[in-house]
Amino acid sequence: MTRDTTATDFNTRLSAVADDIEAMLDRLLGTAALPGEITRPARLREAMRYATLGGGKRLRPFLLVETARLFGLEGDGPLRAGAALEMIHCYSLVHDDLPAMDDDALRRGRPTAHIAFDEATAILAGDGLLTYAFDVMADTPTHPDPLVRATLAVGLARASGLGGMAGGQALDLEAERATEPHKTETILQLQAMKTGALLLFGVEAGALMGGATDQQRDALGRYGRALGAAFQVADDILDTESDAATLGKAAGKDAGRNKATLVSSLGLAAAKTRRDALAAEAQAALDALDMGHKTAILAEAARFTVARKS
Ligand code: GRG
Repeated sequence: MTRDTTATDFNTRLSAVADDIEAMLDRLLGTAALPGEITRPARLREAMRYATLGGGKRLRPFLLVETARLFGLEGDGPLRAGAALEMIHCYSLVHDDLPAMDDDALRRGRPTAHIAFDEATAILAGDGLLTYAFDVMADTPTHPDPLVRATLAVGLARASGLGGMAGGQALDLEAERATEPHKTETILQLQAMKTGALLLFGVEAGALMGGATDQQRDALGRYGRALGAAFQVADDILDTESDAATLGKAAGKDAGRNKATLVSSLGLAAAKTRRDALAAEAQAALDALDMGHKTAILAEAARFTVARKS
């Protein structure tokens, strides 16, 4: 196992990528209309900026940027793709927080978008971010090869739509209304869709943009799937063990809402065992890549995912 990247190196790098993503989002959400746009209404643009800027760990773009960097690709291309992925994530948070869904007042330590603005503006900000993500992903500066850009756009759609995040959210809401105990298999599938798919896409997109071989893409896919699953079980554990001040969002909501979580299905101790086994699986997938110290930052990302406090 390669362990020459420390947690401090990782945090420095995570924060550097977060700054670059923040700057890219700021640039993409500027006032000037793009060719084909007519004008950018101020209040909607402000709500889209509120939802995306000034918060968040930026873990999904980090995975994309660092996986591309593994293959020597840096610069605006991966940052644009990472910003597009973060737009999808932020739209999902805005819509998830709405009264019709989780009805939350706190996100990233601040009032949720529908409280800071109003419900209609929050819905439209989510819609605007969802569509703009595909604009950014498919536009020329993201990658010189049009086939890569088209594959990225299709991959993002599959990860975030009916058979991905949105589908997972629908299953999650259905599970809340279930009268029978949730089956572990059902929870695993729901979580792979709702949360895992976007994290996995970050890794897959970086590998595609960087020109990884099929074998490398397989190993990275295994890594991304394990990391995505570990992220969600860690989230389930944080909901039971942490508090709103640390999380920057409401805590302890899962139990009261009959949420389908691995803590409710397996119990806390077994959920922790599963989380740690998934982190080990992510490490094993990286070891199989056999790229030496180059994958140390991704290994640290998996450790961070399970050890995070928010
Ligand atoms: C509304 C289509 C639609 C989907 C919503 C992502 C999601 C699906 C719901 C969010 C609810 C939630 C808290 C899920 C748990 C996992 C998760 C996505 C946590 C938030 O992600 P982080 O920790 O957040 O990466 P930051 O703020 O750091 O970006």
